Amino acid sequence: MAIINQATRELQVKIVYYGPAMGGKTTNLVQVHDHVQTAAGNKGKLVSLATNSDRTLFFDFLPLEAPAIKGYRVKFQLYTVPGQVIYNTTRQLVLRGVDGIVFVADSQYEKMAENVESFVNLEENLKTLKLSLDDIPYVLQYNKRDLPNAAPIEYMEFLLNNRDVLVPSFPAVANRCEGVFETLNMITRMLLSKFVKSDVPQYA
Ligand SMILES: Nc1nc2c(ncn2[C@@H]2O[C@H](COP(=O)(O)OP(=O)(O)OP(=O)(O)O)[C@@H](O)[C@H]2O)c(=O)[nH]1
Ligand SMILES: [Mg+2]
Repeated sequence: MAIINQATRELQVKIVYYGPAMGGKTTNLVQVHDHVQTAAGNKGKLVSLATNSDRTLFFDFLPLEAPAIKGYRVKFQLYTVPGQVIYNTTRQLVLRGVDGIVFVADSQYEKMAENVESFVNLEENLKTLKLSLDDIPYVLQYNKRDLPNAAPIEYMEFLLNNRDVLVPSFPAVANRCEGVFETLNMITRMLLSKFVKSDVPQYA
């Protein structure tokens, strides 16, 4: 569960955007950063560490502050992993301490094998951290719906949303900010409801 600091009454929640290379993870964070509506002063800076043109080589990081809940300041930390297969050690590092996951799939037909491979890789990497998708809230985003070779949603659901419990999924065109906040709102709601139901003391 997220880091709860009783002394400062702060809740820190880590959300990781995971998925195949070029699927649109970094684009999601860029759009959130550009369009997020927050009270002045609490919008964090988007930090992109080691980027080679479009490709994330390490990770992106965006801190966001949400309205207080149960008297706690709520801070979300959004991260992306590098999707390229070779950077698996980095993906494992970024996953440490994860509270919630957004899996960004690429809707193009020819990317389906990569989507599935990345999803399996996520499950394997969670296992090395003694974690599992049974315990970690996650949502799916079917991105790049604008492209002519996008596969039907039903097909993507069949391939990716086929575990025991179905999870929320969202079509998106991330570079136009379509579906970006729907996705983020859902994962944050899922994570916060866990916190609200937990037995941490309520402060005024
Ligand atoms: N047509 C289209 N292009 C998109 C969409 N979302 C992102 N892109 C483009 O796809 C390319 C890759 O997007 P990124 O956000 O860098 O992908 P990534 O998942 O972070 O990739 P890695 O860092 O390599 O893992 C960029 O040129 C984006 O502008 C979309 O919905 N439609
Ligand atoms: Mg990236």
